[in-house]
Amino acid sequence: MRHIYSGKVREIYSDGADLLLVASDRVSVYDVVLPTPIPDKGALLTQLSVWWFAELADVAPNHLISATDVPAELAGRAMRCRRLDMVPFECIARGYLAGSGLREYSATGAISGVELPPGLAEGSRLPEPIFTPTTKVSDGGHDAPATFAQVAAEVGVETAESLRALTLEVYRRGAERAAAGGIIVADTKLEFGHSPDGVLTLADEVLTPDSSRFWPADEWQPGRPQHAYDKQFVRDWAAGTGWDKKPPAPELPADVVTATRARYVDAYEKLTGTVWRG
Ligand code: Q0Z
Repeated sequence: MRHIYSGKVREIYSDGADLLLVASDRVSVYDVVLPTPIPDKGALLTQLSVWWFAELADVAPNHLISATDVPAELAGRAMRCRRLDMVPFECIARGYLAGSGLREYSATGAISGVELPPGLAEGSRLPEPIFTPTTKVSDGGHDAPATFAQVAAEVGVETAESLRALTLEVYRRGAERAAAGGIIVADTKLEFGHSPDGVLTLADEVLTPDSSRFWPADEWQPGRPQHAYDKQFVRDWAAGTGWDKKPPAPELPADVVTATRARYVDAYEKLTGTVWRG
């Protein structure tokens, strides 16, 4: 096993021809990783992705080889995956207005070249889900919006059309399932790659709270920032401390850790319809 990449809360290792994607218990807020882990977060998000890969197998082939054939010390929080030739865009589907999409809409009336009607507010539901890809910026910078034409120019129009169709179908299926459990999926970020035989393949993690915006449906109210399903207790606590949102972040109190872990468990159980048994 060779360590090849560290993200804020995840790692990638290579193992022969395969990759191991490993999720940690680390949590970030305002782009800063907290010193206090959330027990089981890495396993909860890994098992949620594993569940989604099976659930979405009829939509797109995926990179998962095994979530059990992994080193014992990573059990539960690692996925053995096929190494793909990655598409150099993040494939984002949005059903609601938030984050960078809201900022771009406010400035231009469009997101990644997709025109939207006037008068939408923060948190508004969009008339229909839209495909808003971004370019990947490797050196820690923020991703930049890309138009469909820019994606097509880089990967070809046929692949670009497939990326858009697959991204929107994954979003529709995810949002529908989540809605039944009282969770709004505001948006989600997917990554795709080509297998050695040229098949467009769903990669990375899928429809987790780290790759998507999950909102409690019963608290949704357009016109203000929405409550995050997973991290709202962390955000509320952070606001109360007077922390300036710059590293290093303070340690989380035990009650915030417990409440946050419970939200990850709750999201897992509501989405999969199964009980979490860590
Ligand atoms: C995914 C990422 C993570 C940090 C590369 N099957 C694949 N083949 C080739 N490359 C990737 C994959 Cl999934 C790949 N990322 C995103 C994942 C930590 C960044 F666990 N980067």
